[in-house]
Amino acid sequence: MKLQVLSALIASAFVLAACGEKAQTVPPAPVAAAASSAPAASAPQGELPVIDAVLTQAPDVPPAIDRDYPAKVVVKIEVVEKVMEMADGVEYKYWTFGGDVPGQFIRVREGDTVEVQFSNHPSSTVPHNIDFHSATGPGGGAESSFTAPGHTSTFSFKVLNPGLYVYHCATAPVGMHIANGMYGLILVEPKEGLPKADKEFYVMQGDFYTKGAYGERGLQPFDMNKAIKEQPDYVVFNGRVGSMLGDKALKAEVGETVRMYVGNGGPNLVSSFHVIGEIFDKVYIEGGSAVNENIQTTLVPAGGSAIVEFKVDVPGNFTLVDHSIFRAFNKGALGQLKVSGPENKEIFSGKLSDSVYQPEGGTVQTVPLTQEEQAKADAGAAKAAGKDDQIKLGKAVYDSNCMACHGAQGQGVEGAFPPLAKSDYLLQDPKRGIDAVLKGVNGKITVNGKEYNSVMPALALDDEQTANVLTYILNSFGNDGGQISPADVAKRR
Ligand code: HEC
Ligand SMILES: [Cu+2]
Repeated sequence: MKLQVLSALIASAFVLAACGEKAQTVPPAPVAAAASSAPAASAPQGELPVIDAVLTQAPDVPPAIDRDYPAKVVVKIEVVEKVMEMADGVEYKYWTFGGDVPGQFIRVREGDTVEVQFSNHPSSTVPHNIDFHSATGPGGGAESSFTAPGHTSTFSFKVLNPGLYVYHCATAPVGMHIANGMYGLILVEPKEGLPKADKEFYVMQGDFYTKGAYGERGLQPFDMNKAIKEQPDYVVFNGRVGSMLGDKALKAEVGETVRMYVGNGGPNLVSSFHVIGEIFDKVYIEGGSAVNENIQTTLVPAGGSAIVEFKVDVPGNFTLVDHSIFRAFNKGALGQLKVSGPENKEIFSGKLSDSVYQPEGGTVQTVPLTQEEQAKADAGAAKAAGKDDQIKLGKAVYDSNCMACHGAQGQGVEGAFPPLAKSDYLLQDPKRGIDAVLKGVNGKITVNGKEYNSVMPALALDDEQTANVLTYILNSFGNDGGQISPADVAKRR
């Protein structure tokens, strides 16, 4: 519902004349929201005790609420546009709530009234506002908080529903403000509070779109086209690559209960949040009241959240990832939880032994040999006596290593596996066959006038086997002969 209000707001922004006391502060496009006509009149909650919110930057979380009565909680937010590091040597001009990405964590109690004092720093280049997903009212406050550079707006809302909620900027172009880092989390504790956790952390994912590719150095401008295509260069936790790695890793002790307040600012991607080596004992699904148990990976929608809890039973490094795994290892969505304390070998043994593993073709012997057998074994596998012998032995190699893809008659599968029967590619230069088996084949190749652009894996065959299978192929499937020797293979290995 809020979204509809928001888009209506954006759509009408260009025809609506701003009115009310903010009229003179509202600059022209690209501004979206119109000023509220209602003056910040008499708030009805005059008798509530007034408390200044404790705000924290990620990964810290404000202390649990110890009140059992509602209050008016004053939240002061300052928007600052500033250049910070996205990765080593890579800079980006972030738009921030409170000077960091994500914005500060806000913690209130169900039934509280949140008074937001929203300031936009005079150095800002554009107006900003804030949409609280925890608010019930038009735009989640977007309209009421719309603020030009060098101004402060105040509005309040009552938190009716407990849960973990995203807040974000909703000034047009909304996607761009979010892509620049304008999001954060507000936790509305249920009246009865949350169960105690030993450690609490604030983790928020976001995707970023830069002119340069991942890791390209220098100050990187925002790339609108990549954002529209939803092809981020960076997918990160807490605003930058490495925000929770090395010295900055999260820390806990064996036996502690860890709770993570996980948000996803987006603007585009849904997160498959996972902690490698842990199982979430509890997940407050989508940050709401329903609790699921024993979860490996939980979805965190763009503009949504989840609360995950787990007890840490053994020491070690536990890695936080978006399990859409290229994002983790190639775009930055990696964090670390370092757990210290005594080992528990029953729960996790660690490596107990390391022995050589040799799949097919190895020399693993399980049955003791007689002298005669041993002598035979030492002499190695039977060597082909001549070309006919090679063809015979080669067929066996073919049937168990090549046939699955290239077919019993070497006919291949059009569009997927090229033929070995009368293959001009192979027959023009049979040494290509050696390379194919030893190194694999990938990239575009043309066989008998048809293009193939697929991958053949390298196969673990020895020189004998390779020579034999290729000799078999050259003398089968209607091909007109030829011979490859183990020495030919050895030369190209
Ligand atoms: C997993 C499937 C697979 C297996 C198994 C496989 N190949 Fe291939 N092979 C391919 C694919 C796919 C290509 C084409 C690669 C490309 O498009 O770049 C290819 C290409 C080739 C080529 C060059 C193209 C042609 O048709 O002349 C030769 C030669 C070849 N394979 C031989 C072999 C031999 C010999 C074996 C067994 C020892 C084997 N392949 C096993 C998938 C396979
Ligand atoms: Cu903004």
